[in-house]
Amino acid sequence: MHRILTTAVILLLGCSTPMTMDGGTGGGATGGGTTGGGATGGGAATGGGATGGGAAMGGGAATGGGGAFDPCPALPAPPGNAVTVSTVAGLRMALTNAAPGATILVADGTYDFSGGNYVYIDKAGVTLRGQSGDATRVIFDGNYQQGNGASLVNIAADNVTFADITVQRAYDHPIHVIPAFTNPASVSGTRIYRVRVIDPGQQAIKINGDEPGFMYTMNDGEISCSEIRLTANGRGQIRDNCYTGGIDAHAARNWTIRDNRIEGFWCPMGLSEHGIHCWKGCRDITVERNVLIDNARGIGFGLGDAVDGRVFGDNPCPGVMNYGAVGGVIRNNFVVTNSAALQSSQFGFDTGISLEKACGNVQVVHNTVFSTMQPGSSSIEWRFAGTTLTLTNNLSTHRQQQRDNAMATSAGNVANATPAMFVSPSTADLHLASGATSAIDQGTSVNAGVCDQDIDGSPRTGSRDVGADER
Ligand SMILES: [Ca+2]
Ligand SMILES: [Ca+2]
Repeated sequence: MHRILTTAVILLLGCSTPMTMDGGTGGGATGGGTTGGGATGGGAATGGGATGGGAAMGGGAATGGGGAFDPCPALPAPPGNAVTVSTVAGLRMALTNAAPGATILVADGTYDFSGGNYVYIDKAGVTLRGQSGDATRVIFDGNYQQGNGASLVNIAADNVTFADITVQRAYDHPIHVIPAFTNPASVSGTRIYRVRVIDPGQQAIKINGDEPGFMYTMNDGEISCSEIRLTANGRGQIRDNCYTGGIDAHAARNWTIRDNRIEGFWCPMGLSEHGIHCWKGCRDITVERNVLIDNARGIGFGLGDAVDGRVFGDNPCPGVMNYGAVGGVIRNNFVVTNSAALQSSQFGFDTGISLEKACGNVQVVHNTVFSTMQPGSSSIEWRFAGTTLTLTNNLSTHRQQQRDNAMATSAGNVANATPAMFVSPSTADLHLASGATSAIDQGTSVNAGVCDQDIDGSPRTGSRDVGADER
């Protein structure tokens, strides 16, 4: 018990900054980069290039499909006994008094969480959602205040839904899924839906099994239809040698991360964690239809060769120790990098999709990775003995590479795409242009059930196009 409480305090105050808090687990987010190199320094990064752009909310990935496919519909009308709150104090009181299964609606407005205030959800089945259904109109602002509220929204019970709210400027994590502070337990059924997470102090959404040992873990959740962004202003607030990132899942099992738009995770100095990163023994994670824009690293399963993680009792990867991820699928994602400022930063654009010590035949299927410059490492890579994957019909502008004895079953991939093959790379639209003859109908067959639609939800019939879009 005391061990857990200590961990919780560490998570709140310093999170899992590997260099200072976890000691020994190695492979820190900022130190275990694919390009390596001992990043030094730290201190406040200044400015940096604008990542700009107006974010698409809800179904950001499906920009070119038209039609009826809508993976991000509004939530159903709330139940008649839902409670509406309009102040921070009222919200905290409502959460304290909530019965399991309660719905709390937050009125439009900006909520100032200075002074150690935070949201703590420890009742099963609670739904906390913006009343208007428009996340841009309900803003939780942490003002980068340190203290109990270092993580602003804490989800510590089963079957919690958090939706239609913006969470910005948390000192550490704007949204943190964790074991409860008292009576800690594993958490399942989290749903984070149609939120905006802007300018985190550390990773924007953290899914945190407790370390060491991972006695309690986070399972069967979803993060979808959300905008997660580090802006130029927020970039200047990042601490600890670029200890930031988009979604960071430790030891999570059976989560779906879909239809999100994740942008701007890089620093002038230091190497950001990925836009979407699942490691320390994640399993059966689905990452699909996300659009990742101007992140130093796009999507990662695993990190490093010898990082302690969750151990699954059924021995899913015989002979592989310290696996970072087991199984799962990465499909129909756009990973795009245009920013000159990112590319001239210390680490530049490192990699689009990377698997490190990811075992159990991960499916990496029908993704598109575009960058205007040579990545520091690769568009797609798989690394370290024990890594096994099926790599099929991925389209990239730069190399897809094996490293350090990883093993891929590879077919139908194209690694010399040009800008002219895409509708509008500068606006992150990597749908295929009509002249993309080296991608259109050039894919290989894929077993039913692995990737039956494209990024727009269109069925993949006939000869498959390479990449995330079926034209
Ligand atoms: Ca086709
Ligand atoms: Ca399409």
